[in-house]
Amino acid sequence: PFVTNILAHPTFQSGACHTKFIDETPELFDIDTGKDRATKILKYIAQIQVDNPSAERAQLDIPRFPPYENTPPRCTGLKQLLDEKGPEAVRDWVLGQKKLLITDTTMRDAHQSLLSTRVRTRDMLKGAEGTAEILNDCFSLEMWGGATFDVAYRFLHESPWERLRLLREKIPNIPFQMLLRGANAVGYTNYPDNLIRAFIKEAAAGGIDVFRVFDSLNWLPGMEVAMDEVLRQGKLCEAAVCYTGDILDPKRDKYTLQYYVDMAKQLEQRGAHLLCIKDMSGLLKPYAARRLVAALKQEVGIPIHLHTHDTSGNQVATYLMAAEAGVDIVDCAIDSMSSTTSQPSMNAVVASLNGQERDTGLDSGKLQKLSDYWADVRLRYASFEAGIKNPSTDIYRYEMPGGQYTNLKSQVESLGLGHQFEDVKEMYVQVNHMLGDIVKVTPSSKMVGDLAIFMVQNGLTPENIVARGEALTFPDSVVSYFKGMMGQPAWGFPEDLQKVVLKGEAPITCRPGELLEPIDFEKAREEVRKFYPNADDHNVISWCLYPKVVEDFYRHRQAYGYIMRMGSHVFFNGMALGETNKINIEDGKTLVIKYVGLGDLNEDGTRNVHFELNGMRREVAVPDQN
Ligand code: 3PY
Ligand code: ZN
Repeated sequence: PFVTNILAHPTFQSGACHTKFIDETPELFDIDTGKDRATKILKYIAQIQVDNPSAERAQLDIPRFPPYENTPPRCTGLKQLLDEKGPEAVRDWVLGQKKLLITDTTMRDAHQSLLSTRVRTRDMLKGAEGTAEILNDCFSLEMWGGATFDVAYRFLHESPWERLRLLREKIPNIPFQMLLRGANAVGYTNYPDNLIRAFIKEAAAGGIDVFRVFDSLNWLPGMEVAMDEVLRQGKLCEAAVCYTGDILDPKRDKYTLQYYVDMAKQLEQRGAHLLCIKDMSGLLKPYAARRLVAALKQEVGIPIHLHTHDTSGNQVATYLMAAEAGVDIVDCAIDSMSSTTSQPSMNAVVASLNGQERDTGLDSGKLQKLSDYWADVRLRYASFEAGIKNPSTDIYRYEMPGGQYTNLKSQVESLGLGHQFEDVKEMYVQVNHMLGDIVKVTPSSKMVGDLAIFMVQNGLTPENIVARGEALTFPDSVVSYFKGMMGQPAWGFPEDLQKVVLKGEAPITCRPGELLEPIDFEKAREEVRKFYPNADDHNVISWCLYPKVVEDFYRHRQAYGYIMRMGSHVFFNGMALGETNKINIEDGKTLVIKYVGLGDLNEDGTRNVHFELNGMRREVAVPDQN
């Protein structure tokens, strides 16, 4: 069956495969008999039915994005300039543009900030041909990295490497961009240098063209290795300055205009092709943007790429001011996936510059079509909506990144502290003051959130924490921060609190990567092969980043099979009584499944669930925990 799978695969048949094809196509290893495979899929659906028997079932699959279906992929875009002429040519091309360039964040930050990062590869792929066509003139698509990497494995049971490969096949013309957390890669802790390098090498080979590298404390040594490796791979190195505070507020004397200009110059000196102003919490107000961008355009020679979140509702104005001051590229999300904690609306920015000096050149009518597609997708993810319905200028006080602002509530609720959510938010502000006003972005922002929750839980205040903290074990992220494992904050640690948290352990002041043992990849491969015999380089790297998550992912696949092609309405919500669905399990093979109902509870605690599979009655039994 393995050979048959290879021979039947369209990539193989088209002759377009290279030697890595077998390694990178895990579905080839799905060599169960057809019956086994169907049983696994039925078990997956059955478990959803049993776990939540009274859930509302959506009964709707997402329609394809019809106008562009079967359009042959176009291969003439900025991606081709990068591949043919290299990153410096792209940098110079950007500097030569009069138009305001756009990065579309819909497939990464937008859903990370609105829908708990849950959008599945299948739904991205259905709109991919349309995206390639309509956004051909964009600077890039941010579609990888940040939280999407671990969430893909953890909650969507799919491989982010496969997402990259499949999107690349359908969108060959637009540069792909990822968010890389410097020495924390796509995780929440520092990793050994050789793992950071291996990850970047594979991401570059897999199709990432623009690496946005940042450090969660704006600490340059934390960005060094990642930047160096991106440059080595011949890709675009976009180094980020994380923006916090307010440069126009004279009372905020730490994060001043000079602070940002100094950091930008250092990043340019270290070889960055592009400079990102990473306004992860949406704090850069319009007039501050004009001032900051104007200063940076004076002081650095590389293009400026502005990123923000529209939590306050002010950020289309911020982009217009930045455009007037000469910003080169801005991050937007398609209309129906934009605003509030997500990026500003692309459609709004395009419409407001139409006919003006910095006209983006994008077509509003076509953007509307793409927006309609995503509006439809978004409906299937309604249960992941954070429920933020309006802009909130309160964000200027909380200084919380977009993704965290939407996630903190569920984190607090899951700990049974829902009624104290307002207290936690207030504590977040106080913790920031207590730590000396630090940059807050993953993972430092998560640490501030964890500490705020911990203080509310334990009745601690900034006044009593040093005295009462002696007897308490602080959350891991807080210990890691005070130990120096997230890097060094610009104005140091509060020493009395550091002593209490570390309980006698000495903090480090060097780059954590200098102390961490390099990964022995051969040994790691042997470990992974214990549960996944065909593990390739991608699997091994992912396992080194997240051992438990990746092991669980393979165990899930063994139990339920390859479910990436199941419609999202079924994947998340199961099926309504009497509903019939076609479920594609591989190219050319589709199961017709009808849900017939729940059956009896068995003595072993399992419950029978009835289906019709391709017209024949089938019953599977799954554990019933209710
Ligand atoms: C991430 O690190 O995931 C972010 O989006 C930070 O802004
Ligand atoms: Zn962001």
